[in-house]
Formats: sequence, C-alpha cells, structure tokens
Amino acid sequence: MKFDIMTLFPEMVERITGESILGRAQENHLITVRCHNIRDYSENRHHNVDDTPYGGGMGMVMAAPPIWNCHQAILAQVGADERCRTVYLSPRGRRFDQGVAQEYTAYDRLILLCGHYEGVDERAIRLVADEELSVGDYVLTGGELPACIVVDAVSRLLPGVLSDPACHREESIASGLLEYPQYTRPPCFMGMEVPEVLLSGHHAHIADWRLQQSLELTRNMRPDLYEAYLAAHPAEPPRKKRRRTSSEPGS
Ligand code: 4GX
Repeated sequence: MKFDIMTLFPEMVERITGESILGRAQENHLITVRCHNIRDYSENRHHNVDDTPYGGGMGMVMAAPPIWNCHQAILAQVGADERCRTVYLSPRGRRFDQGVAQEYTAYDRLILLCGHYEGVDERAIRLVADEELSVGDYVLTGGELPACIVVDAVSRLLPGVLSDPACHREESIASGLLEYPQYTRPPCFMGMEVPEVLLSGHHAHIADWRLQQSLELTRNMRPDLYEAYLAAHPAEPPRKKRRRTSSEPGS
C-alpha cells in the first residue's frame, strides 16, 4: 500500500514513519510513504503557500492553488486500476477508529492532506478530498501527526507488517475488548506479585483468566465498548462442567 502525504513539513512525517515497524515495512516494500512538499507546487515567486483570510480574522489560510497542483501531480502517478482515496485531516471530520483503519486497507493508495495555520481554503478541500477525518476532539498545530496515526494504524493491519498475523484477532480494540494485563520477569517487583495463574502453565486457565480480565477492564474503563461488545456477543449458554472421572480427586 502506498501513502502519499501532502504537507509543508515532509521531514516530520518521514522521521516518524521511517522508524521502528513502519520503517521496516518500508524496507520490506510492504508500504511506501511518500511525502510531497506543498511548497514545491507554489507558483508564487516567493513560494508562498498561505495568505490572509478573506473577511478578515486571525492568522493565515493555506491557499488552494498549490494544494490543487500537488494533488494533480500525485494523481498523475496513480494507475487507472489503483483504488485511491484522498483524506483531509481535520477536527470536523468523521472520527478515525479501528473500523475506519480496516476500511482503508481496501485501498492501494491513500493520499493524506495535512493542513496548517488556521486551516485550508475550503475550495481546496472540496476539490481534492473524498473525505475529512478527525483523530479526536482536540486541536493540534497541524495534520501531520494525525496523518502519521492513520499510516500507522492502517499499515499494521497489512499482511506481513506485524510478525504474527494472529495478533490482530486476539488483542484489544479489534476484538471489541480492552487488552488483559501483561507481566514479565521478575515475578515479584516492589512487593507486587505476578498473578499466580500466569505461572501455572495451565493454558486453558490462563485463557479464561485473560478473558475475564478483559471483560472486567472494559466494563470499568470503557463502558461504551463493553455495551457494544455485549450487543455483538449474545450471552453464550454457561459451559457445562466436565464430569470428572472416578480416578480424579473430588469425584
Ligand atoms: N484530527 N488538526 C488540521 C488545520 C485546520 C485548522 C482549522 C481546519 C480548521 C486534527 C484532528 C487537527 C489541527 C489538523 C488543525 N483545519 N486533524 N489543522 N484533531 O487537530 O485531524
């Protein structure tokens, strides 16, 4: 999958997406992150990309022509067979979540437009964006961090980016539940013991304990997710207790 990032700060996006798992995914040609400096598409002789807002008011607005030119240049490189979507990162957009990340994995190309200053000329948004997307109800200084969030959340769903494909199913939000608590050595730290069941080696008990912890954590920390989970997983009939054979203790 290829990500085209339209930005005034390409180094910022390149630094973040060049590290760790996304960096390795790029080396392995599983994803491509290509930054396009909107300033390079300014036809202005001072390479200006912003201007004062019509009607007055504070700050500057990103002008439409460089954004349009930049987008046209990217589209010229998109194959006719490629599924492509352009997204403008903005607090007024549809809220990004795991479901949207999953949805975006269906595209071959994702073009992400990062705004700065007091925003982008509305005509540029109308002309280039298929959708506006928000990463949360707070105001950032620009769309670069949101774009990186989208690249990250989408990329880790692509085959081969994470080492174990099963990790998607098992964990957290993807299952509708929060992740159970994890522990590693030492077995006792600052007087706090690792739960005994995890040291037992009894895999069925461990799986039961983890599910119970996930359910409890989700109910306490994210009642909204818990309600959604219950609605999607109608109560299973209580499992029948296995009959113990006469050779086992307690029979
Ligand atoms: N989820 N920002 C967009 C520019 C801007 C300013 C004013 C419209 C009006 C954000 C978010 C976000 C900061 C990106 C402001 N656009 N993007 N930028 N939250 O806060 O996506």
